[in-house]
Amino acid sequence: MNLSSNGLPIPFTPELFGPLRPSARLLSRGNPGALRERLHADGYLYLPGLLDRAEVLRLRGQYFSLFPPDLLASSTGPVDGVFSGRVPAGVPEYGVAGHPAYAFVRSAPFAHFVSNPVLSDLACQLLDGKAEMLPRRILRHFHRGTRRASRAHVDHDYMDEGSPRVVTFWIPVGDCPPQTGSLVYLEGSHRLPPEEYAPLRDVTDRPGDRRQICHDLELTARTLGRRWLYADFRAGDVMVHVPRVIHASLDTTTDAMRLSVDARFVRSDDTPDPRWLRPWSADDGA
Ligand SMILES: O=C(O)CCC(=O)C(=O)O
Repeated sequence: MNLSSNGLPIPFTPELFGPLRPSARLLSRGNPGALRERLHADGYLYLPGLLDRAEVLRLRGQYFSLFPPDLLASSTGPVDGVFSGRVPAGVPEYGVAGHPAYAFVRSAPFAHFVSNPVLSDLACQLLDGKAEMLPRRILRHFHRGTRRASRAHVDHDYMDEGSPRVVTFWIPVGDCPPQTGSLVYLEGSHRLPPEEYAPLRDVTDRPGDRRQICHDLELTARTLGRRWLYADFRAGDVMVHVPRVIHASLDTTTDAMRLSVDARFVRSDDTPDPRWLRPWSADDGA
C-alpha cells in the first residue's frame, strides 16, 4: 500500500502500522463497564457496523448531490462520491458560508443522522451518565490531489476551555480504506505525558498553529516508538476516542472521495468548551 499524509510518504511496514482492535463484541454483551474499560485501555473503540450502512450511504448521497454534477466522475452517482478530478467553478472555499458543507451541517438530514439514538445511548454508557452532543459537528471532505490531511493532534488541545469528560465519535460516511484517507491512531498515545511529544510541535508545516503536533507521521511514530493503528473502514463503522489520544489522517489518493463526520459528546452536567456550542464552519477558528 502506498500511503502518505500531507504529501509525505509513510512506508506501510509492520514497524509503523498495526491493526485497530475491534470492540463491537463488547457492545452486544450489554456491559457498559467493559466498554469504558476498553476505551480507557486502548484510547479508542473501533465499532464495525454500529450504524445502518444504507443510512450512512444515504447521507453520502445527500451531501454529494448538493454539488454541481461535474464534481462527480461521469456515469457515477452521488452515493458513489467518485471524484471527476475537477472542482466545479464557483464553489466557495471549503466549509465556509456558501460551500455545500456549511449548509449541510445545518440541514435537517444531517441533524437527523447525528441524532441517531445508537450514538447518544453509547455516549451515555461511556460517560457514565447523561451525555449531550456538542453542536459543533464537523464534516470533512477530501479528494485526491490535494495532499491535505489532518495532522497528528489530540482533541484536548482544541477543547481545553471546558470539561475534559468528552468522547469523540468519528464516522466515515462511505467506505474508507487507508488510501481513501482514513483516520489512524498512535498506539497507546493517550497515556503519554504531553511533554514527551511537545518537541515534535517544532517540526511543522503550519508554524502558526501550536495545537497541531506534527504533519510528519513517520517521524511521529519513530520518535515516540509507536505504531499507527489503522482499519479498512466501511460505511456503518464508528470510531470513538478519548481527548488525549494522538490521531491523524492519511491523504486521499483514491477516486472515491473521503467524507466523514466527527461529533463530540460531553456529560450533560458538565460545562462544555464554549467554542463548541455553535454549528461548525471551516473559518470559525475553533
Ligand atoms: O477526520 C479527520 O481527518 C480528523 C478527525 C478528527 O481529528 C477527530 O475526529 O477528532
